[in-house]
Amino acid sequence: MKSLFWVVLLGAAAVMVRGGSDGEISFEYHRYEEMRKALVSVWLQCPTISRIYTIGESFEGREMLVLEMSDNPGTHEPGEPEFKYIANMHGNEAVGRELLIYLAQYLCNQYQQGNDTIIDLIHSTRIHLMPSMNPDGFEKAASQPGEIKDWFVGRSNAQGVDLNRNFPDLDRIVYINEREGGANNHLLQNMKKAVDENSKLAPETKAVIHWIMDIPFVLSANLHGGDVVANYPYDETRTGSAHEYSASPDDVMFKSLARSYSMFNPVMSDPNRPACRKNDDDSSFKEGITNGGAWYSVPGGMQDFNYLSSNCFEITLELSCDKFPSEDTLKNYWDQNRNSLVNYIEQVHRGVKGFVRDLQGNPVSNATISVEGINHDITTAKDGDYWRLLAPGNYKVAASAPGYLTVIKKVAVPHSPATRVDFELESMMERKEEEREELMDWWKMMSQTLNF
Ligand code: GEM
Ligand code: ZN
Repeated sequence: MKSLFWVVLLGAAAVMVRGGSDGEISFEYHRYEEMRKALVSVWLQCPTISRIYTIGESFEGREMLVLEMSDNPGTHEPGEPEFKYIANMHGNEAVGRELLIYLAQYLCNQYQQGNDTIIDLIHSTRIHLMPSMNPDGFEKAASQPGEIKDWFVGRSNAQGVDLNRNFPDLDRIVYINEREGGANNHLLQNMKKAVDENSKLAPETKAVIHWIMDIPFVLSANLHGGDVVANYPYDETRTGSAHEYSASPDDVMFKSLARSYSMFNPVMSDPNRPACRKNDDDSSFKEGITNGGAWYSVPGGMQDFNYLSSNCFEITLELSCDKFPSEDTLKNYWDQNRNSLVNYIEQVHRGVKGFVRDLQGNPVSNATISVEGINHDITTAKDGDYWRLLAPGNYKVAASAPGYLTVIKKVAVPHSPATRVDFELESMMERKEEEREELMDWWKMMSQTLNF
């Protein structure tokens, strides 16, 4: 009995030591089982700052794995923003998938080696990395023989659904609401049941929709391949035309977010970079960024769905001209993207953040945070905490909730870090009670003065 105990313990220790000495990243492709093992070894190497979980299963039953990195894995800490990277939603776009595996290994290694930037980032942010949203498509693409892969094989899920056309088309709704009045965000509210019952939604899409609804994500990027650019909302044009600049209410901030990625990627930001293919129209690309609609209209995409259904701002990163490049180029892609990947996570600490509470100090969840001049509202999370990404400037920010009096504050926002602004909301009941008491006091005073 005793010896078995030691065998188990030594076995576990050997795994830990091997994890620790495997500090170097190996720049290889990871098939499904290899990806799972790579994520598990990050977890074994950095168990206090990581966790593995799954958000559901693909059509063929593969797990949709997420590696979380945080100083408190598994819990939302009040006031700490949540960030996600999703890659490989097109199964044949392999670079992003590998970069997220390397990023997990890098964050764990750097944390252990005492890199202050990475330690601060992990202590102040809950980071979720999903290397593959379409594990079935990847297996199909990767199992083609030879180095050169077909441009389309494995793009869709195993049912033949293009996951980046499969999300509820909330752009159409918001474009109507812009004209006729109506909500400017959280457009899926009260439609959760309809999502679950909708047979057109792929299992991968449903799992991601639930994930977006359940966690108060603030910022995200969706990693693709086939071109080199940082693409920002809206993806779908207002008029339905094939190419048309389609600004969202947060156009200024989205440009800044996209630029924060492209500027650290020497290939993406190179003004003289030739188009990926001779006949490509990349005339909308400037400084390595593009508006989605200006490039080409995409209805039912994941990026705009994030923005219009939740508090999460998402951009789409195109990382390589080749969708499935040869293995010996993977280290190059890591070198080109490493600083961008880290810098983009840091953007989650911009704008205005804080808590909304009542006069007794209780959190007010689901309160609305609105910014004058920007027609896109954010809501508070369970603990009354909120994050409102904003470009530098002076703003009027309002917090409101049913049954409470609205509070408006003037805020100066620098580039970073986020300005802390808390709101205390007085309930209308309390205000009425106060007014009644004031009136009674007045009557008492009058009657004493007039002596009746
Ligand atoms: C794209 S998504 C990125 C571009 N978005 C717009 N609006 N042009 C897609 O899904 O077609 C490209 C890709 O597959 O990587
Ligand atoms: Zn893609």
